[in-house]
Amino acid sequence: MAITNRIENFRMEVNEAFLAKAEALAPSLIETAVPPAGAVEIVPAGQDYAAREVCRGFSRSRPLGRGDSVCLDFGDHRVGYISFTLAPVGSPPDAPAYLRLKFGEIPYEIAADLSHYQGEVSRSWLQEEFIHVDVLPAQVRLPRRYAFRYLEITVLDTSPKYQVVVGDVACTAVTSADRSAVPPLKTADPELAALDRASLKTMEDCMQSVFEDGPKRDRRLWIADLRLQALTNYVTFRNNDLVKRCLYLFAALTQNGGRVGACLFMEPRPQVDDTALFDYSLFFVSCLHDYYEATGDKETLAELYPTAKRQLELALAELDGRGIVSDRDSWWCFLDWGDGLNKQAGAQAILIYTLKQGVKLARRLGAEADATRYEAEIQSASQAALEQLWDSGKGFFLSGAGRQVSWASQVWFVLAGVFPQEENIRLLERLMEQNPGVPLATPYAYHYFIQALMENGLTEQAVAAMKGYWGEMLREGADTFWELFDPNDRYASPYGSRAVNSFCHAWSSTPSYFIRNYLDG
Ligand code: RAM
Repeated sequence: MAITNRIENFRMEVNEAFLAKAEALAPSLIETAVPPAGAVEIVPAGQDYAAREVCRGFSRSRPLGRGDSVCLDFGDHRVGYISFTLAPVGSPPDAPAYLRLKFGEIPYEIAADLSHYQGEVSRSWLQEEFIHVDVLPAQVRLPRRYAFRYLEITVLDTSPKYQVVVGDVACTAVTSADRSAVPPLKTADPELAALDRASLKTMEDCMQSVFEDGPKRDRRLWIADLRLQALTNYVTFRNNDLVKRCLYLFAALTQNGGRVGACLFMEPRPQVDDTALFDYSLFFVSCLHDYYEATGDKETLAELYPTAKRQLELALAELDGRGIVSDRDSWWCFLDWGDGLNKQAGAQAILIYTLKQGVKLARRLGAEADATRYEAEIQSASQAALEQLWDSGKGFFLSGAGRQVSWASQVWFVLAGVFPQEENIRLLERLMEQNPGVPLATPYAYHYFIQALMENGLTEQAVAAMKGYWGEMLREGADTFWELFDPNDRYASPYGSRAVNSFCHAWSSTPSYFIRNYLDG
């Protein structure tokens, strides 16, 4: 699937007052110096790779010449800046030192031969540098921020007359997350505690000047990712001002006609991307709804409600003559990365789901006319879904012209609540028993599956699914949770190459949200 979806005649609309509010809420970053925990060797392990300890602690390397390398382990996932010293041994250096530096969130990225990369997203995301150091001894500071646990330094060449010693390797880790704000966990269940720990680390490393999706790639503010980060934040780091900042940014920088874009860039200045996704625009309503529920901040609600209202209007304009969201050929709605996943049914359900949140927001503000209108729209969109998309014979919602069954469609219709609870429970049970159609692909989509189970009282199944899916990543050696995880295929990637997958991706950090909201009583 080509991941380009530019809106035509794209124009950014700027609300300067909102932008100023967002900028005033910019967090300061906390810096921590992290030395390497030791040196490792990356070795094959089954179909994958693992790090085997060579030594604990690391002060300097042995003299390294052409082809020699050292691989450092920073003990956990880190986001930050790297510096080290390079000292020559032997004759006076008669040629530059030429180094290759590889950063890996997981061992595979160190082991992979990246020169053959053929993925669909830019190879510039690969964390591999080739540098010349002309004058030795040298203090090397890399200007880029990296996301990694492992750093491999390879000497591509010095000269036959001298070698180099690598020393004083330091990482300055950065985050805007304050660990001391996280309430202690009560559970005695070690599996839940381990899931919570990795979720917190994932959140922490993605909390920078905004809630980034992943600190390796794409390093930006995507609104559906923000929604899950914000939900997790309310029960962990509790930096509600960071959520507020992101809400104001999305409202300040819209696309043609007031549409909230799918993602924002922060540099060189805040800017909305020209990608529009149906579900992502609607998640502005969800983000505002959740923010208000968590904070009771009515002033922000009042100021940002018109932006939320606009997203619902734009989405309602996409209904076809049957009252169903029009399907398209392009990448128009996200839902999940499932291969061939049709988005129409999921989009319809998300429209109903966010209209329901719109009713609540409108009522909080006394906007009764809006609330009544949304209620009528919920009624007709649900009716249309039951008539056009529900297949009572199969017992599933069907999506698109190909009448596709997918997990994502069922999950979203359960969350949209078009059926009473008993029917929802039967639908979820049927889904789990029959395992039909397109499966869920990402922890993002799994989140909503777990949410659907939790909301319908299927707590045991929810915990089992969470421990099964996220727990399996931990058993695979994850320090932080991954953007995409297919328990049956470690090399799965929506981008045609695992090397460019993100292995610290905030939309995967919701085990903490579930544990702390539903299981830690
Ligand atoms: C990818 C990223 C991001 C997500 C988008 C739709 O580029 O993983 O997190 O929101 O897809």
